[in-house]
Amino acid sequence: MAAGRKIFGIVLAGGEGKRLMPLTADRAKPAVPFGGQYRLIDFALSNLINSQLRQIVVLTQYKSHSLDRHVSQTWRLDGITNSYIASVPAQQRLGKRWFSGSADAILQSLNLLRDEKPDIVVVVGADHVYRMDFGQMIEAHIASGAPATVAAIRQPISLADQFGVIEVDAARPDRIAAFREKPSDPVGLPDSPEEVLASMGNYVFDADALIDAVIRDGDRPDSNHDMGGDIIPDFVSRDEAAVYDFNNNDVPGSTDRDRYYWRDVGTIDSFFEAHQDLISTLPIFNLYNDQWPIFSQVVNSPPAKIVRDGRGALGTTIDSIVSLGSVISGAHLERSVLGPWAKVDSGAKVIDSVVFDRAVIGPNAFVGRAILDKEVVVAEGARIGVDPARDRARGFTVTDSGITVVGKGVHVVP
Ligand code: ADQ
Repeated sequence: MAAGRKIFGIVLAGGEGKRLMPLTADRAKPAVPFGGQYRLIDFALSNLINSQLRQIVVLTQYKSHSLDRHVSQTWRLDGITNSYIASVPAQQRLGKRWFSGSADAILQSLNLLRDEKPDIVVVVGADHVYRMDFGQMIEAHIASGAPATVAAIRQPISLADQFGVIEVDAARPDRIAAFREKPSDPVGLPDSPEEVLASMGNYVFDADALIDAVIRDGDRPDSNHDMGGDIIPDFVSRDEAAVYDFNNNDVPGSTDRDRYYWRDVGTIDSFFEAHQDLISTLPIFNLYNDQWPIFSQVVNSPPAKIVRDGRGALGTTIDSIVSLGSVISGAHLERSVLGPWAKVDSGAKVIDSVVFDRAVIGPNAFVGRAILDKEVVVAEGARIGVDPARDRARGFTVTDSGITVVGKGVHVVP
């Protein structure tokens, strides 16, 4: 990959994830569990590692304790070869303030770049589910000659206000002609008016150009110091930004279904739907691609167990993921994802749900279209996801589409 060039990776992991509340009540969004045994940040880090990057920093800020712990315990590389994934908290190097935006996070961490002196810096977000070979994007970046390259994917125009929207001129299709962060009046693509070209929040920079840009931005009083809102538009205004079409990225072992899969799991609904994408017979996103593995924590636990209960009632599981350490005893699990060390007891039913680590679902309880955070205890006979008004009255979050979320450690009574 990019022979002879030194590549450095930066993962922006300071986001608050307000729209994922209560799952982000006491953890940063990139640390939110996903797919049973993963955390959201594992997708970005796996992509960087599979792309052969070996010097990576994770810039954290908001409630970063569980994120720091996950990165330091799970993501260990061999120190002898100067390979590392280091979690770097906001440092207040530039005075008594935390990061104000993602570009400020990089500005405050410039010492890391100055120490390593890379040629190229890959900057990625930490809260998407996807596979991507950054080696291919780096090749395209070098070939374009532009100092900045933005990865892009087509998205429905109705979502344009959640993304940076890229415009290109037909005459120069690999250059960004205009970039607008989260526009309220988007214009559709010439060949597909119902779609826009969205920034994926993944960038490749010539290191010197990135350093200059964040320093310049730091001096601007009117800037929000945001990568998408300020830094990329600055490159575009100088005609120095290229676009990299995600559809040109071909990851080994991808299936026709998941080759272009990229999901922003920023809301409860999209988080829930992304879980459904994992569990069908022909999954829309295939976790079982061992040519491009998604790495995660090693759970030190016994295997999952699905058994009859003491009275001989069957334990059954259909279209589901069951993580290590879980026990389903005389209970039924369907279209659901169970995290490590979760328990589902006699006669309980868990349907269309996502259950985090160490949650316990008691005898004859019912959980439907729900997300249960870590260590939630559902008492015998309790019901969740049946009566939205009651769920709201009990303090649970219920989305407009009817997904109930129960926060960490809550005891749910009948
Ligand atoms: P958003 O995701 O809305 O849009 P932002 O909230 O800045 O932008 O988050 C981007 C990444 O940076 C996330 O991984 C977040 O955790 C992290 N982050 C945010 N503030 C940070 C800080 N102060 N320190 C460290 N990390 C921080 C962005 C782009 C859009 C693009 C979408 C794609 O701005 O142009 O379309 O991502 O989802």
